[in-house]
Amino acid sequence: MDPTQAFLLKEKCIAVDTNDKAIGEISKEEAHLLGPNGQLPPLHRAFSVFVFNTKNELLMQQRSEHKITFPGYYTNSCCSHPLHNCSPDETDEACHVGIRRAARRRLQIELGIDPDSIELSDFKILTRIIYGAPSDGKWGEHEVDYILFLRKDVAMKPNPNEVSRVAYVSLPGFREFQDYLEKNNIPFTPWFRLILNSHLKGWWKQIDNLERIEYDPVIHRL
Ligand code: DMA
Ligand code: MN
Repeated sequence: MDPTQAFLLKEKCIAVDTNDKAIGEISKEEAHLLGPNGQLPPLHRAFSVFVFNTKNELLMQQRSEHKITFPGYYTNSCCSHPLHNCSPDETDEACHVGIRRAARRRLQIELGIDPDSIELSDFKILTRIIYGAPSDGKWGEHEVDYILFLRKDVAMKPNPNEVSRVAYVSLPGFREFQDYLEKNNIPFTPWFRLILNSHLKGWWKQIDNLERIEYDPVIHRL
């Protein structure tokens, strides 16, 4: 196992119930290990950021081969977990500030985006989804996942331990991108596929008027 990714298994994630009520802390390792009969791991809080440039192209990332879950899969711009014991506090639920802080922290770690170039209020929080999926026989995901949009031209320097490639893709060009990945046997992560097959294109079409979309408090089971 990659030593950097192995060390990150000690991170303290936020365990939640199916209503996204925080119920304690859980290590990243424990939160991603399948049960003895392949049962999904304990539910925990997560976020998925979708970065768009001002040409309205979506930044996609291919996860590095070092990732413990879903290595080499293509996915949205940045995904991770808000943590316990972080300063500033990522468990703070007021105006979703904890999720916003975690998203800005991870955009720097994964993509090398300067946190000073992003205001917490730049993130548009759309809704939450709940889903679970195995990655291999040992690891998997089971999350309440906040969906965040960020429309901004950002300078980046992807971290090769986290990300192997990035690509900006337009909405009209998405089908061609998908065909290219299929031909090359590169899968999408399960959460990205679920969001793509449900809400993504509807939101993407409204990207110039994001302020008009209201936060949807329903937790969508995908
Ligand atoms: C976890 O992503 C979050 C979602 C929405 C799947 P991840 O495996 O990329 O987390 P991390 O980057 O912290 O390893
Ligand atoms: Mn997770």
